[in-house]
Amino acid sequence: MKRGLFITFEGGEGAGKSTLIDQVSLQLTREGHSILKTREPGGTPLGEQIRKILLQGESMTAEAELCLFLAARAEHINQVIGPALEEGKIVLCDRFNDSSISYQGAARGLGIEKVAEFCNFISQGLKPDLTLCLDISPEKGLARAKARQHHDRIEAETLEFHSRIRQAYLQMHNADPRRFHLIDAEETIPQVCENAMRLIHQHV
Ligand code: T5A
Repeated sequence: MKRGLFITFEGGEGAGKSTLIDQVSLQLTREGHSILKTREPGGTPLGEQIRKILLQGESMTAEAELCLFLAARAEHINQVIGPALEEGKIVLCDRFNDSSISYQGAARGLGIEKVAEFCNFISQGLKPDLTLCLDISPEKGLARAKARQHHDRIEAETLEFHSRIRQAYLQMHNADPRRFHLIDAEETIPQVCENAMRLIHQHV
C-alpha cells in the first residue's frame, strides 16, 4: 500500500481524543496538508451500524464484541483508510488496533497476544506510523465522560476494567516507544495539542 501518513489516537474514556483530533486536523489543514479524520468503530455505513450494536445494544460475549469491532475495521480499512493513504493523505483515526488489544485483549481478558495477532490478520499488517495515547487516570477520564449527555455500554464498566485498559496502554508504550507515545491528558487542551503537534511535526 502506497502511503500518506497514518496517525492513530488512543486513550481511556473521556481522555480528550475527539477534542484533540479536531484541533490537530484544523492545524494541519491550515498548514496545507490533506487530512482525513475518521473514527472506530465507524467510518463506513456498515461500521456505523455496528457501532450502534456495540455501544447501545445488548450485552454480548467478549469474543462476539471483538469480532464486531474487527468487522467494522475490515470495512474501514478497505473503504476509507487504505484509499486515503494511497492518495497520500494524513489519516487521523480515533482508535484502531491498540483499542482492541487493550479493551478486549487486556480488560475483557481475551489475551493481548491473541488479540494482537487477530488484529494483524484483519488489518493485513497495516500499522500506524504514529500513535498518540492520551493518558489520564480512569477516575478523571470517567468523570469527564459522565459529564456528557450520552453514555454507552463499555463506558459503564467497572473502575477495575478501565484501570486494566490504562495498564495495557502503558505496556504498549514501554514495548514500542518510537511509535506509541503517551501524552499527559490532564494538561490544558492547548498544551495537549501543542505536545501532540510537536510529535506529529517529526513525521510530516
Ligand atoms: N472500543 C473501541 C473497544 O472496546 N475496542 C475497539 O477495538 C474499539 C475501536 C468507543 C468505545 O469502543 C471501545 C472504546 C470505547 O469505549 P466512543 O464513544 O467513540 O466509543 O468513546 P471514546 O473513544 O472513549 O470517546 P469519548 O468521546 O468518550 O472520549 P474522548 O474522545 O477521548 O474525549 P472527548 O474529546 O470527547 O472529551 C471528553 C470531555 O473532556 C473535555 C471535553 O471538552 C469533553 O467534555 N476535555 C478536557 N477537559 C479538560 N482538559 C482537557 N485536556 C480536555 N480534553 C477534553
